[in-house]
Amino acid sequence: MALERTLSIIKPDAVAKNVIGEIYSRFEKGGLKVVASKMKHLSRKEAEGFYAVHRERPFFNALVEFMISGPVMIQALEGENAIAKNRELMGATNPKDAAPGTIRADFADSIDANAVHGSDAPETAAVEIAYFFASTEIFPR
Ligand code: IDP
Repeated sequence: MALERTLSIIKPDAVAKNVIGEIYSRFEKGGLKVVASKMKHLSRKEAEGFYAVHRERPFFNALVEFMISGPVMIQALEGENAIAKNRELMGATNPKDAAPGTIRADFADSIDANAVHGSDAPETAAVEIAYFFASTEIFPR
């Protein structure tokens, strides 16, 4: 077991549905601590930079438009195997494939509007956390 951090984003659809607290509760019940948090309305440049790895994908423009359509809630989560644990809590990218009881099964409407983001590996987690948080904004305990 490894103590890890991961970057989580509650996307505009879930913020609009007023389920920030429900999703935070799942993180906490799943053994993850919120160690940094901020609400933000991403600029186009920020969203494009965040999803730069998907730049060549056909859904890139739609993804950026969606991510800037309203405010998001951004958090760093810490816990044992936090990266895999968060992805387990999130469920599959397409909510149609997401296991019952996962965040996406319960709150996502489509593969585009799929409620949450979570880092997929330690390297991307470190880059993504640093994209949004200075070290002075992270509070491990
Ligand atoms: P993940 O968020 O589960 O890690 P990724 O493959 O990294 O999934 O894709 C990033 C985001 O891009 C997804 O969460 C989803 O919002 C969007 N996305 C991925 N694949 C598609 C697609 O085939 N059509 C539309 N949007 C997609």
